[in-house]
Amino acid sequence: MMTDGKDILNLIRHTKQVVLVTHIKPDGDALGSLFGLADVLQAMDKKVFCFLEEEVPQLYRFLPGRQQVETSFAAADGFIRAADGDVLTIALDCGDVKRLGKYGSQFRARHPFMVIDHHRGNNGFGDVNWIEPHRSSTGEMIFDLAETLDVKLSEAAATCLYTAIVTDTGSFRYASTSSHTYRIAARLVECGAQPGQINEKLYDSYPLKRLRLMQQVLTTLQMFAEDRIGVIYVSREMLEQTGASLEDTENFINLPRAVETVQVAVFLKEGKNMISVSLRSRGGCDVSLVAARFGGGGHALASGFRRDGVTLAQVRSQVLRALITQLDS
Ligand SMILES: [Mn+2]
Repeated sequence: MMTDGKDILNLIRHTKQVVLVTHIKPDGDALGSLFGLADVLQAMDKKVFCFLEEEVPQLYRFLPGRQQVETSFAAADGFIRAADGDVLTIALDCGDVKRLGKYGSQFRARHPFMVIDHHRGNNGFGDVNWIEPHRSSTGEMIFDLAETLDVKLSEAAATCLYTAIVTDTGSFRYASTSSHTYRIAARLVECGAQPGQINEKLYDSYPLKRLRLMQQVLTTLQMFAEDRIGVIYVSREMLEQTGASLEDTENFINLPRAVETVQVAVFLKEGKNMISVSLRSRGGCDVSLVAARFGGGGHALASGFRRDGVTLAQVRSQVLRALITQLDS
């Protein structure tokens, strides 16, 4: 699974053009790693193409470097062709080629293709792979990469990587937060990252419609299996009523997860002809195994999947059955 570190460094050092991609529904770690690494590579005089299938979510628009995002696959393809073979594609924070989105297999068909990630289920889908499941975040790995490449981090890169780490560690609360994570955070602050400002953008700058939506979503709370499973959902109707979007539901799942008896929190989101399901575990249950049964993926503590052509009630009873089996196994 793990390629020799020297191969990774050589490939990065000796390639002039780099395409960066990440997972769909990008979170703080995906975007922070993407823009942070882009900045590092640009400091090495490389041309970088940052591809996202969708626009940067509102919550992360404060990140420096997000202006360079391109959402056109044709533009990415043009960049790759113009590079005339001197181009490296790097997938960041993505545990599975399917999670790269609708152009994932086309990006994957380019060589060399590098994977930098910390998802435990990652089977090493790159030509070269740097996968460390014990890491708190991909952002943490990008910091170490910059250090090994001897690139001094700019304030912009430090802001992006700090955001990656603070979001993926739940503000330094999860068990994946190591002493190394804290040391990196300290170094990022020395490089100009401002924790107060970043945290205010991430956690204290919500639009009112988000609170209105939360108000409705919380009324859907149901408890199962002796209060070990907490389930909430958001319907299309709630989104229409509040004017909010699915983007505004970020972190809602932490509300049922924080109940003392809860071992697994479930958040069902009703989309157009599909239901997406997020699962969060407190540690007693590997929810990635449950997500995998439904064709999804993720970590032991955080995973998810999507189902087409089913109702919310159908998915809920299916996932509950699978979770209760998993909890009692
Ligand atoms: Mn991550």
